[in-house]
Amino acid sequence: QPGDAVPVAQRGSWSSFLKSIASMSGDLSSLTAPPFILSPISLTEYPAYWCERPELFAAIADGKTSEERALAVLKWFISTLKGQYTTRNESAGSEKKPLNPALGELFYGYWPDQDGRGKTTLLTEQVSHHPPITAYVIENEKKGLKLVGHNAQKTSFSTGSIIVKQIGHAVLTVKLPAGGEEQYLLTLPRLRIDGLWYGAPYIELSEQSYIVGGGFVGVIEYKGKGYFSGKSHSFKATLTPQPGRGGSATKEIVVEGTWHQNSKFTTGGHGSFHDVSGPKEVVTAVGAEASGEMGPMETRKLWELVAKGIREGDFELASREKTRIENEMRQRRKDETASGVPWALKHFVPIANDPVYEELAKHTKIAPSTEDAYVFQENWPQTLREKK
Ligand code: CLR
Repeated sequence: QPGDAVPVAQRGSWSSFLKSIASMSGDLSSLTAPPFILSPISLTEYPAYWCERPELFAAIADGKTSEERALAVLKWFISTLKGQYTTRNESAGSEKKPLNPALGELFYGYWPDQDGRGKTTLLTEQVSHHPPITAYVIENEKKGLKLVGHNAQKTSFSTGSIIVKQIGHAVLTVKLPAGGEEQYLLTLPRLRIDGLWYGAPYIELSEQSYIVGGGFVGVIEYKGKGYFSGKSHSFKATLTPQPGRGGSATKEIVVEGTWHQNSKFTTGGHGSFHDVSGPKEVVTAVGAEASGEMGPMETRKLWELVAKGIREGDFELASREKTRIENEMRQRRKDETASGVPWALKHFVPIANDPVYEELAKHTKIAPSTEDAYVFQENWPQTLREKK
């Protein structure tokens, strides 16, 4: 039945929400949605999904050849997908609508050093409000690993589903022990949000994403139920050597499986490839003020009462606070226009054409051939750099 999973009192509001999605395209972050579908977490926290298995991130640095490293990058990447795309279903019963971050919203956190893997730190800044764009950096200094990326979404509606095209990319830099470095370009899959009719949305991935670097082009193809394996969340990843571009490998490697469970080698290797049945490690949030407190633009401080309202079912509080924040931000933008002094980003500088993207996307099917990017200013807050 339509709206089966929707609380009876919110069914009308759910169907108007669906109608408004169907009739708009681009950015649905600002559409008003019924309370049951709201998440108390802002999109600025989502980059933490990249590192909930910090040992797999750290392991990239332990690869002795470019082939070992390329496989470690692929394994880490595939192992993040379960967290990125199923966490809300697992913890809240369905996909939810995240809080729409304010311009300049910040999130800082870390995963502790353990068994010599090094401390991993995370910094996120909302670099644009309209359209929403989130920039982030994740670094394991001890292991010489740094991931810098940004993401935005373009949404459309097709035969009852929301289609989300992810815009943006990430670059992983790996410092090599012998000197020099390797860089990997990562692109992102397309999302399809199904289950809307019932009020129980969930994500399936489709099309493909790429990992290019270390002398390999990695193509990850995503399929859902009814495609090549017939199972939800299926993928097939092919690593093809790119002669003359850093690597020395000559053979192709293929792994196949389900990204939320496990996979195995089907060409160029044997046995198990990845397995995410084990526990993940949620990030520890850190305030950036000298006192260790969170500043007014840090996401958990900014949205504190909205999140409390959503968590405790006090939607009057949530909506009053949300309106207050939105009005404050609107006023801030007006003041900036009046004074001619625009909002200054804290950690990133935008560039129009990312040379690393352009170089690595060459000779691949990655489109477009160039993208903008946000360059991290290396200004980690002191509170994150302590106790390395
Ligand atoms: C953000 C970047 C992360 C991966 C990720 C996971 C879930 C996506 C989210 C991204 C962007 C916003 C998103 C969300 C799922 C639902 C939500 C597309 C890509 C939209 C805005 C809300 C739709 C509302 C329905 C739940 C009704 O690395």
